[in-house]
Amino acid sequence: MASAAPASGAGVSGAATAESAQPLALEVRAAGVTAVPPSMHETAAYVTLHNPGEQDIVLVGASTPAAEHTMLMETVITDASGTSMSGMVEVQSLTVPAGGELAMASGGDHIMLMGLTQPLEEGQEMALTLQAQDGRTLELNAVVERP
Ligand SMILES: [Cu+2]
Repeated sequence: MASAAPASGAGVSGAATAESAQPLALEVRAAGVTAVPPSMHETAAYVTLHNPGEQDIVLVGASTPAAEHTMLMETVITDASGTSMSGMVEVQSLTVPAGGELAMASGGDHIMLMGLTQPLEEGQEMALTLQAQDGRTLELNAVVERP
């Protein structure tokens, strides 16, 4: 592991000067947020994205007016002395593979929303902005759903 290995797809193309102003070329197939009672201040958002392009798109963050902080997370299964347990870990990025899909789901990849600034009631829409490694963003609306 001496030299920096070329990360999959990232940073290979020339600097995207004009491109950075363009929105991410991702198709939103589904976007949901889990409704929580007003006493809870954390929830999770699940987005399914299709990448029609020929390069992987690496998401590095998300933001919403509905929460003070967000984290990209994965669910991992750990096997501790014969007992498998699932837990969540924060990750630096989530990748939408070229020509493929990133399907977030309960028990899988998700976006954690912490410090909710407003109640999230079923049926309501929540604005969510995704940030890619190249600086481009994608704005979408996620529908608040019953857990
Ligand atoms: Cu989480």
